Amino acid sequence: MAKQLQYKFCFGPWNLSEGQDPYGPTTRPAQSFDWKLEQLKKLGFDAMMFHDDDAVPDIDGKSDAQIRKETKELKRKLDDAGIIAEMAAPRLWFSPMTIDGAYTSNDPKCRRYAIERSLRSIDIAHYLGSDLLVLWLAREGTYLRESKNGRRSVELLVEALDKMLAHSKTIRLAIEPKPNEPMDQAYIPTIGHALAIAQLTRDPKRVGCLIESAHAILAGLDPADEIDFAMAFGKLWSLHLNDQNGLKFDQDKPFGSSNLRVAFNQVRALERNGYGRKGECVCFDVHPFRTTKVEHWLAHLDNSRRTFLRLVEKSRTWNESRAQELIVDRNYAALDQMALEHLMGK
Ligand code: XUL
Ligand code: MN
Repeated sequence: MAKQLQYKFCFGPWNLSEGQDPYGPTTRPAQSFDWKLEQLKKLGFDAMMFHDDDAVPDIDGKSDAQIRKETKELKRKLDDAGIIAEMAAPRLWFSPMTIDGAYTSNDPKCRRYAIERSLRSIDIAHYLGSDLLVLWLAREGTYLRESKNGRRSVELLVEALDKMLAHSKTIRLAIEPKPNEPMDQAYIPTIGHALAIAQLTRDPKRVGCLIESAHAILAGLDPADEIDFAMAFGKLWSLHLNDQNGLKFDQDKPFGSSNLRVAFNQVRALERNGYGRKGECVCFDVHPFRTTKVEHWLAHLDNSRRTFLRLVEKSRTWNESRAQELIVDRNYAALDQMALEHLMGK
């Protein structure tokens, strides 16, 4: 059944980025949202993911009525293009109100702002026809541990999640863990943390997760194991495939670019668990290299999907019975070589 599965592919407007990094300005001119949507369509992707302010620019200055109007216009545009809105996500790391964190800020006014903005994002998700709110908890952590009380922070996170669950009976919250960057230490660094905190909320079955390959690697984990773990709970509701070369800044490289074997094992984990059967999308949270020229601006997305599909083929042609023989014989040296030769091909 999983073998017949056709995957649905997705990316966000931020994945057509302009090349700025902390040390230098953009290297490609800004493009409009309409241009990005056109490129997504041209590439044959199925869905787009949205931060709240990707959907409604300058959201903080706008009324609920205005947000509703703009989001409905966007939904019409997506419908006309035949593109699904996969999720909405509150961007809780830009505003002056989230300097010290959002839900775990030490300032109650800032915490209120973060929750209100999250509730607005839930409305946006619903207007866009999605029941998924993605929470990358960017600044929920510390630069120095003495600045916050870790136990209290867990309680504040649960309080915020509970308010979101109470705001909508149908919204599902997908926590996207990341162990560091921008913070030194984040409170929800792994899938285990995300699924554990779900249990403390008023409706654990509506709190799940999103795995990003690079974030798992930054936590020193194998993203394939994170996938298996989340899917054992039936809680992998979205996915940001990309790649990462070791423990350094978040690189968002094309899928498989640094470690093809780690990518292969992620695809195997998705295949064996039937990811996508309930309509989940394969999203690529990849960025063009800063050096990328305008004429090659879409390559990282197209390449990530090409690699993914080749690895689906590799996964479906993996000689499982031969692998089982080697496993029974505890001949892991041969199993290791079998994996390498399978990936290298004839
Ligand atoms: C940050 C990251 C974000 C989220 C969406 O590292 O991955 O793009 O995926 O908010
Ligand atoms: Mn991501």
